[in-house]
Amino acid sequence: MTIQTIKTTPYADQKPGTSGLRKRVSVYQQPNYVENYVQAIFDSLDGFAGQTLVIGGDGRFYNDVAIQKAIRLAAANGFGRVLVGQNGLLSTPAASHVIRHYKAYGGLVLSASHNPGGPDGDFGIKYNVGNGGPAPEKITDAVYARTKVIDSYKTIDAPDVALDRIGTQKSGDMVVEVIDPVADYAALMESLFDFPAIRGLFASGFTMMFDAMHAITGPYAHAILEGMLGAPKGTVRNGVPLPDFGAGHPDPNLVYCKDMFDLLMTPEGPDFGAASDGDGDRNLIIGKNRFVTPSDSLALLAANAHLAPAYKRGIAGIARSMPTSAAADRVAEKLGIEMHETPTGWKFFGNLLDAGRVTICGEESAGTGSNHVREKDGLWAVLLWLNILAVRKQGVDAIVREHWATYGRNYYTRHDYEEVDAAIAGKLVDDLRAQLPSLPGKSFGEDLQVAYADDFTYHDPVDGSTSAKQGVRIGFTDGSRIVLRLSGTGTVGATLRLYLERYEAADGRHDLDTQVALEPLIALSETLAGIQQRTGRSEPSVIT
Ligand code: VG1
Ligand code: CO
Repeated sequence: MTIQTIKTTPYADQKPGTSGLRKRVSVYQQPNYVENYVQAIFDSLDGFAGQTLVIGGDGRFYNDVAIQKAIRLAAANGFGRVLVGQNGLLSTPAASHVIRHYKAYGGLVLSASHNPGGPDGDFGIKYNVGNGGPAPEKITDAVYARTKVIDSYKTIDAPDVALDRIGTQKSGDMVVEVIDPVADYAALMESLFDFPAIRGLFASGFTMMFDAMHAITGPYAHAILEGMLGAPKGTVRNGVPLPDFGAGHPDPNLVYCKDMFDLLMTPEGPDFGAASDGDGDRNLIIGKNRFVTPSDSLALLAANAHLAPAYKRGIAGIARSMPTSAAADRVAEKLGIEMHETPTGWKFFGNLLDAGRVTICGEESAGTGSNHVREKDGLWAVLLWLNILAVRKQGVDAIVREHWATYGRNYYTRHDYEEVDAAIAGKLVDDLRAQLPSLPGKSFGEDLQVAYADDFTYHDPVDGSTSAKQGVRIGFTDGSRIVLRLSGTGTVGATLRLYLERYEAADGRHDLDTQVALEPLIALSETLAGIQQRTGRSEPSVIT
């Protein structure tokens, strides 16, 4: 194997965001763009000579090209073995599992998640460490620093690996194993959940629709739901991964899954609807006549996890990202277990999971997961829901209502303003930040009195690291909150995310329309931050 050292010049924009480096495909197609970034990752790591690297992606446009480049760079940099999913496919949670299961050094996850794909869409590369989770900030900061000065990368002159052929091949001196992307993951799911009970549920006539959105979960859902669990053929729709997701937007929310939502609100619709995103780590849960918000879903799954075999002895603790509603906090309080609030992004859960301090984690952005992997896991959440439905023999709506009657309801919504001018968005957040010291103690309207106002700083209790400026939060004495932060996954301009929450006690009103219930907070956030006034938008791009 002859290692080639190729001269390159740095790109200034290779700063990893909330979840890896996400850019337009056209940006990734620039000369050496992938090579620079992958080499910068390898340059920021050590001790991987002869070790295993996992590579997989969500099948989006440019996956195949980037994977072949990454394999050649891995060989030239001294990895001993690469494990890659057949046809380059691995869902994000499956990649996490494969890293852990085969004790790999780390992995490259090629995805831009819920962002659109295709030649005009987005692409992304994320590095995951040996615990299977996204690299912590210490590493992503080092990678970014390296990209700014990189002047060469190492590769080899070798033909493409046949990614469609399961089995062992070689790239230079390095072994390449093409593996079944589904098998290990499916076995893991079977070890966690009561598959016989779920099979019984389907056998009893329970109906479900799973929308794979032409993204990565299609093969997994076909194998697990229709194969192992006996759900009727046709339960999974849009189950073939396509490079452009069938021109769709693989974000499982009420905007992009509206037709499924509408169906679930009719008597003819199925009993249960679910969907996952581009890379398979997000989930959407809809029962008959009941959409379950991701924040509520986290709380419900935590409260009922003991009904699944893997969690029957209870859970150690719960973690949620800061903007996620406090519904889960009430469950943790009742169970007498640890509760942690972390910045947005799954990388912040890794230490807590590794230390055994939490078992279940979640984000308001439709991400839930547990200590079985170190990523959020869309199908895992769907299977845990099915396990709970099978054991409790109640519908989703009844379970949600009982939950609210026990813990109270956290009305919750997120308003996204996408592709806003970055300078305007940055100034808006800065100006709000400047107001924060003056807010505590102030009253707005009859019942909104500010209890605290700050820019969230996270102190990791496990490794002692600090992450500052993680989002502005304004908390009120009645438990209501306004949170504002800038997205770290968008690829054009800036995206402002406004998160609003209000608590209604267990004996309170649980049937209000969410946007109506939150109206005073929505109005107040416009008074304080002036998003619509300053961006010229009359409404959010997406309301979830
Ligand atoms: C968004 C979500 C965040 C999630 C991240 C990656 O980040 O808000 O909760 O962890 O996407 O999810 P941001 O910075 O745009 O708000 V995924 O499914 O893209 O891997
Ligand atoms: Co995702």
